[in-house]
This record gives sequence, C-alpha cells and structure tokens, in this order.
Amino acid sequence: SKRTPLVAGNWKMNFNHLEATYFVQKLVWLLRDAHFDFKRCEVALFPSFTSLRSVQVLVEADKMHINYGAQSVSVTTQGAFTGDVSADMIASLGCAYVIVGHSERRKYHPEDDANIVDQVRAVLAAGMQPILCVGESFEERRQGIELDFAVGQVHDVTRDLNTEEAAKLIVAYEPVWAIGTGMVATPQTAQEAAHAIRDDLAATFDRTVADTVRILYGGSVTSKNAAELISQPDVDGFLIGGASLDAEELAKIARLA
Ligand code: G2H
Repeated sequence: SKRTPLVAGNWKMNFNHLEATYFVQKLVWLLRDAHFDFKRCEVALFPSFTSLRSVQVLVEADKMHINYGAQSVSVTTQGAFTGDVSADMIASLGCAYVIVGHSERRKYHPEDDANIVDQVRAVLAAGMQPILCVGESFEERRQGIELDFAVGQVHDVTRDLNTEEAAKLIVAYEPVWAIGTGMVATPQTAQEAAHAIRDDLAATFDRTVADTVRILYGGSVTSKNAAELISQPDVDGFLIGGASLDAEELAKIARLA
C-alpha cells in the first residue's frame, strides 16, 4: 500500500505509569530482538494521561522508535475546566496523535458530533493528528445501514474541514459489536467499510486526500486475525484494545502488519 501501516495500542483505563514504563521497555526489546523495521510499520501507544510523561522520558532517553498519544482531549484551550486536559498540554508531551470519538467516550461521556468536530479541530490546531473512531452498532448492521452510518459519522466531521486538515486525519473503523466482544469483523466487512469511507473522502475532497488518510480497523484484533485483516487493500492498520495489553501479542501483530 502507499500508506505506512499504523499499529495503535489503545490501553483504555489500564496500567499506571510504572506498569506503562515496564511495558514500553518490554515491547521495544521484543521488537528490536525481532529486527522489527520501524520505518515499514509505525507502532503507537495510547496510555492514560498519567503515564504520558513517563513514556515520553523513556522514548526520548532510549531513542525508541515508537509514537504515542492521548485517548481524548478537551475542546477548550485553557481556563476553568476542572479535570480537562488541553491539546497543547498533550502536544507538549511529544504526542503525535489523539484518539477522538471512541465509542466508549461517545457512550460514557456527552461526546456528540459537535463536540467530536471540536476535538478534531483542537488536535489539528496543536499540530497533532486525530484518530477519529467511527462504527455502527449491531442495530444498524441488522437494518443493513452500517456503511451509511459509518461513512456518515466520518462525514459529520470532514464536512467542517478543509483539504489540508482532512489529509491529516486518521480514521479507525470500529464496529461497536466487535469491541471487546471477541467478535472480530471479517476481512471483507472491514475492507467494505474502509473502502466506503475512502470513497467518501475522495468525493468530499480529492483522490490525494483519500489515498493519504490511513484507515484502521478496530474491534477484537488479535495476532490470530491480524494478518488477514491487514491484507485488505484499504485496511492500513489497527486500533487494538485488549490485545494491546500484552507486549508479546502487540509485537506479534506489529510484525504481521
Ligand atoms: C475497540 C478496540 C480498541 P478491543 O475499542 O480501540 O478494543 O480490541 O478490545 O476490541
């Protein structure tokens, strides 16, 4: 593919900063031991806010070729917003990415479409790349409207972006029924959705944007199903939850990608 694959580990609310430090050391040791080519496939980790500084120090001191980012971001730049973390704060920790609109955020926090667009804007303004999560629930799939739904969620964000901004987007297609359930999408399903999203980017912007944006698959990815999924032409990598908590498993998936 013309795009460098991205294997992203979404740790969700797991690991304190000591566990995070230990994990990163182990992961990089495993990858180096396997002569992993960090230029061929990008590896990124998404720890909790409380671990980002530890990961940064480690990555910089040991010249580790891994990237990292945050799992969400405030839509405001600064001020009286107790408990929130701004995009500039995240960027100053060396983060390359921020996950935006993960289905768990959409479910447990009031993150509606307007808020998600604002998060994307905040991430871009701070010089990072948003990983925009979309995906239908079982109900939309049952009704046969899953592609329209996922494409619509992307479109809700992209209609407010210009071409330059859109080119910096990364999309993660994560069907909600596949998240943490062990029910992985078939390679055909993942490809179909990624392809539909890419076609919509081409229609909204142009072919260059469509060919630039990486589209990841997420939902019960493991080392057992990763190879088949990544062989699909429009699947450019993974957003991995459960399996990303095991360094050996994550290293295995990165080597397959
Ligand atoms: C989807 C995914 C990571 P899991 O949430 O974003 O989690 O791999 O555990 O299904």
